[in-house]
Amino acid sequence: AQKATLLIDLIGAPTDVGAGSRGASMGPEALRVAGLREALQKRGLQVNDQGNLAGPTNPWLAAVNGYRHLAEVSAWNQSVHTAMHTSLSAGHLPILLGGDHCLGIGSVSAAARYCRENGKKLRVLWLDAHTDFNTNQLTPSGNLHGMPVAVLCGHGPTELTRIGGTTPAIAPDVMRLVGIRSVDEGEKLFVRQTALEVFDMRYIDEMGMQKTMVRALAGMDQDTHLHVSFDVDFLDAAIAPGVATAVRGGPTYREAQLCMEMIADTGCMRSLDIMELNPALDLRNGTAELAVDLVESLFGKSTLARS
Ligand code: EXY
Ligand code: MN
Ligand code: MN
Ligand code: MN
Repeated sequence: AQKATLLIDLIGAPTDVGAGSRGASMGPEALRVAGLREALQKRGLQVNDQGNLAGPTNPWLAAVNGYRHLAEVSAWNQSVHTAMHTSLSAGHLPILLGGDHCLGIGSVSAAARYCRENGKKLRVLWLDAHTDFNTNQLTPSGNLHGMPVAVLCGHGPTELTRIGGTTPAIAPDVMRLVGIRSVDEGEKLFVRQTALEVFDMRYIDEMGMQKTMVRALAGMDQDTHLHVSFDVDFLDAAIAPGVATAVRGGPTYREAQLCMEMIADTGCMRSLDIMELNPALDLRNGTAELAVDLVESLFGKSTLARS
């Protein structure tokens, strides 16, 4: 019933300024070419494609003080934050088309601010091969797409940690990370110290995706705003080549689809990021098409439920 009235805003953020390879800046257009809007409309949703946000170009410079392109990452996240918060405040469901995953800072902080202002509880599902929990001290690369979860939890430069209006933007206990299989050495220790709730591939292999998602989604109710941050490198490298940081041993198509269907069943998802798609590395836009297919499942497409 809720979805008949839902208005979806598509918000493109064409940048790779937080990444270690160029190309995620083409992600928004690849998702459009793959038919994202039409797929959502087919599900009975109203879709408003707002086009792309503007921001600084990628200067492609070395890290300074452990951060690459901090000023540019900050500018892009400010504008993502504003666009996502404006959409949420209008009662719409924003979908951020990335862009690299550093933009999760602007996006999740917008969801958190919206929840604060409207008395909602926040839950964040971070679907990713990586924990994205580096700091400038821990990072092996200086790339800010490896740091958004840490920044959201208050660990990072003030230009980024204060974007949501409060620091930290979120408490670590609202986060659930699923699909994890690549964590840097220093990052590992910090993840453990912070007691982040991580469902890594070992957990998924042993328990299965069904039990994993029951756990990751536990404790939500009708007052919960669920934000899903879908890093396309969550998917197994063999089915999703169109990402810069592909890691083998990820969820299969069937596991990913079950994950999305179980999220849809909650009826709680109110904002979504589709991140890290890199058309320069993709094959005939197949990874973009796969992402669109999985987003259809996120919005309730399943075998026998009403189409
Ligand atoms: N952990 C590595 C780093 O910090 O450089 C790789 C991070 C990749 C982050 C990707 C997109 O989720
Ligand atoms: Mn409206
Ligand atoms: Mn990521
Ligand atoms: Mn990743």
